[in-house]
Amino acid sequence: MLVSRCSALAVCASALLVVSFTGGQQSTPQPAGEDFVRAHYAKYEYRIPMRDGVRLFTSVYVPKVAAFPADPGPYPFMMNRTPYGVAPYGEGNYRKLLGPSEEFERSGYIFVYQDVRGRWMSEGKFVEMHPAIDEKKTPQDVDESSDTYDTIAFLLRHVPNNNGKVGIWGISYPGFYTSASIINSHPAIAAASPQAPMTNLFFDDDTYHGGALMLSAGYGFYAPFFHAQRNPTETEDGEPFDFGTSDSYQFYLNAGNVANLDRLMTTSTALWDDQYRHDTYDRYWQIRDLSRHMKNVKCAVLVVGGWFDAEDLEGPYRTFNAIRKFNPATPITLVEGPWAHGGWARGAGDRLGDVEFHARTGDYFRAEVQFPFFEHYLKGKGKTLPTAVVFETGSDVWRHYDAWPPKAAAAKTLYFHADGKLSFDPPTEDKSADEYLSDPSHPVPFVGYTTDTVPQRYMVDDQRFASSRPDVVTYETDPLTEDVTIAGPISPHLKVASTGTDSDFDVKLIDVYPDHYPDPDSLSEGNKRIVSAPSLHMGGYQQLLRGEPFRAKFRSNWEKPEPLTPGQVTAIDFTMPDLYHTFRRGHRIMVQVQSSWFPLTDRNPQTFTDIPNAKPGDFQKATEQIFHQKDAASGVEVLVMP
Ligand code: PG9
Repeated sequence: MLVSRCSALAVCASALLVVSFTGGQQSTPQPAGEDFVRAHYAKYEYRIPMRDGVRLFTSVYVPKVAAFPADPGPYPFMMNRTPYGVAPYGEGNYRKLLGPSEEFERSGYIFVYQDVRGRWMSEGKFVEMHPAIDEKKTPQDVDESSDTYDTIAFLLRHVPNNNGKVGIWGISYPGFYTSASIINSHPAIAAASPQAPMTNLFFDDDTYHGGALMLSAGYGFYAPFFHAQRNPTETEDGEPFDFGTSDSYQFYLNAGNVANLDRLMTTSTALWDDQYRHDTYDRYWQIRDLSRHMKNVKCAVLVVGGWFDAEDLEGPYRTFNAIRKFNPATPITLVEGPWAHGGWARGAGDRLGDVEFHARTGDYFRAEVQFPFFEHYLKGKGKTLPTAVVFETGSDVWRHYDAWPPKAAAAKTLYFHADGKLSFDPPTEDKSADEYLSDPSHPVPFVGYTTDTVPQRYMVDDQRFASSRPDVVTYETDPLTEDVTIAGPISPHLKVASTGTDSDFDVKLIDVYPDHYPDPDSLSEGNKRIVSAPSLHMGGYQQLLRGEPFRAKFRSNWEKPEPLTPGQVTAIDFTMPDLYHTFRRGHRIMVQVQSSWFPLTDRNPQTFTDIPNAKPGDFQKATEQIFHQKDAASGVEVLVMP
């Protein structure tokens, strides 16, 4: 049931409009399945020639007019371009679901799935995040924008009963293809939705965060999967990869350095080599920064991201900000919900790990945001959206804003103090600091359990396993006397000193639940019904909200790293991706600082060196100091709602 009112947990005054979507009453619509698709659509396969002669394999599902008596067409196109294969191949073989969600296949669209250049059944050479070419001079100057342009020109001519309008969407790598496809948009593209779009792999998307390599996710992706292909092919090349253990912490520790891991790969892949060898912000990454090229975007855009996306966390903000900057007249909406990577595409979206959101956020997004957006721009139905449609975690309500971050949000710093205190007051002491010993042979794990992967839920996991370690320093407020809502990016400002010549500083912002949670008095009757049994055991839970590493050698320059001077007080300033969260009355705000986060990120040897090739002797213990005194205050800057 969708209602437009303040729920018991909402702070109505701070929003332009509150849309509360309560859980419990609505079920997730199930895809109708392959039989439905076969009965309602006819499938065609094309090898579409691009301007340089390369042919891209494209599956097209066209509505059978008799199956849509209420809407005989003409129909718009909904296009998805992917490096992951448009299987099943063969005109007699049908997908189980067409489009971004079930609403679309029931409504009637012409669905287009394309293997991008160099992948699977498409010809040509695959280039990782193909750099955009702003000015094309010859037919050999091709990129994702030109491939999309040529594809659309072909489809408009060859597919009957089309209405001349194209929508395009994709998640993650296909999200990158969506963004790249709308640069210098073909005039028929009316609407696009880049979802978790990889935008700049060096800055807080899949590969590097704060200059640290996202080790487990990256290696886990390239060792068993995503190998170079001898295309056209319907099968992935390469040998299976056996990690030999389900304990990734031990696996990566045993490997030593990243170059050793490369030697373990059964199928060597230039794709992985590029990722780990380019460990500064060099030309390889600069030319792949899609945000610099988001110009002449002429269609309406719906950018989608998850607050807790363990893969492409920053891409949505970079894409949203770049499109707004270069195309001020383009209608654009940012949607952020409490989702893991792609969590909005399927499932109820009412929980992640142990944390409940008391709302079926996935259902809401698909039915009330995504579908009406495309219907509006492609069929003249549906509705337009405000600039930001964002789910406020903690209070668990959807809100609409005309800007992101909301204009009313004001910067305030949560300062560290002696005895593990955290407050909005700056420190007054002349001398005050904490120290810990960071030992690269016993790095701080990123989860408190054994795993062979990067579980998406780690983004909201309980951090009590970390706060009890001597190499993690913890600062927390007193229990809050009123709700505190933060909205926007989060910026740690640390004053540190190290005995090493390099070190990581990982900063985590945490919501500490009251010992007795939930407090039955704070819940309305309605919410008492929907708070399920597991959350009643969450007293004292330390819910991670946002955590990011920062590699100290990049403190002044991403291209030219500089060593630390041992013992010298040094400023570490960086910005972590946005959040929208209410710390409820009775909760505490916590910040943890540590110098490893393994094997989420590779280990910093704490010696200034070429990290992927670091030798055993380079890995050294370092004593790290975090200062919280008058002339060297440390803290985390947040944007606080009035
Ligand atoms: N975010 C994905 C990715 C991971 C690693 C490398 C390249 C892409 C994806 O799921 O597409």
